[in-house]
Amino acid sequence: MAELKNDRYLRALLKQPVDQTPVWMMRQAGRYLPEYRELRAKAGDFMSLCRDADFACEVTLQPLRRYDLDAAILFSDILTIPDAMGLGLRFETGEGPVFDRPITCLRDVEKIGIPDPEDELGYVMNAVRTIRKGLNGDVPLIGFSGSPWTLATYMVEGGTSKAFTKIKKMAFAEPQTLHLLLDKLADSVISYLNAQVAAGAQSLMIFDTWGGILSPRDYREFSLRYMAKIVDGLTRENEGRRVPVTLFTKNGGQWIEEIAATGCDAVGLDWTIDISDAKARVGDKVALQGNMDPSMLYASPERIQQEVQHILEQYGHDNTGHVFNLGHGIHLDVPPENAGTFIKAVNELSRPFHK
Ligand code: 1CP
Repeated sequence: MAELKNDRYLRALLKQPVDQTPVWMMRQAGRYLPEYRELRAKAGDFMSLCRDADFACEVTLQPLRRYDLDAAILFSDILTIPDAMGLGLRFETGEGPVFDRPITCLRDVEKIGIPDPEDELGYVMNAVRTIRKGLNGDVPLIGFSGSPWTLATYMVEGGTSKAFTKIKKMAFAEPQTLHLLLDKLADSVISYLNAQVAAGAQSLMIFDTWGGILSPRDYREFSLRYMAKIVDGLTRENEGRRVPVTLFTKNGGQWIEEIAATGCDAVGLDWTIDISDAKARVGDKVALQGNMDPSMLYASPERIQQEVQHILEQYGHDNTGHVFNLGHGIHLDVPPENAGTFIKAVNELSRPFHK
């Protein structure tokens, strides 16, 4: 395998010194890029892009050709696991993901098995192997999964939700059913992520997009506990290097001590917490990723630069431990040149902080 030419992202996650703050963007491949829209039209739909290793590789590399990014992220989706469990995933235009056979009761949960990552999910592993070759050691490749709680919200709600009444009804009226589902999901995520590492992923990220809709007690019981189980089960070293793990709970700023205590290497932050506050609370234990509001990319170049400078100052002169990112995925109507302004600003403005 080609030697890694730029390992800033891996080094910062492990709190080793770096010459500038590494940067990548959540959802950096996607609809805000015209070249993505073109390829998706050619593939037909989103899942056809994911299932074809050459398409998935091409889409992963598209943002890296435009911008000086320090990491690539596997082009896939968190909903591949529920799809492999037989729930029948469709992406309806304008409607987001929909499951034909959502989980409604204990019997549904009992029926589902742990997908074999090299069989039902073999297309994802093929994509990882193809992307690793395509990257040719330029930057590390991030593998990822949804958290069990976040996956369960889609599986029980049957798609995207606003009020989350079905999953909360299950959590509070039938907790054993939900725990059985979350436990099966945790086992599935462990085997899926370990297979991604074996296929070539050099770092792992778990997206807990919906953990932040829970009370602190329920967050611990239904989300954090299962992410901790996953962290315990992951391969943490491969190809002679540590494979860093980042946990991201959107709206999880109040729980970062507990998230850091899982043994993860880094905690992802949205924009509702000051990174200086996060650093004071957990900076001795973990690296931090974040935390610019993705809507800042609608602003003028001067305003974007000012915000980058502000976040860098908040993190301070520490040489390592910060991976710059948006606090959530880039919006689909952001002009690509604004993303360029953002990435250039991190690359240039962060250097004085690493002297
Ligand atoms: O129409 C299209 O072309 C599909 C849009 C799209 C894309 C580009 C979807 C459907 N998924 C993806 C790719 C994707 N999703 C990636 C890889 C690309 C990259 O980051 O560059 C990743 C990491 C995800 C992760 C993902 N999918 C999350 C967790 C992160 C987050 O943004 O919160 C979630 C919640 C999903 C579900 C999902 N998949 C797609 C959509 C539109 C959604 C969100 C639905 C909702 O709002 O509930």
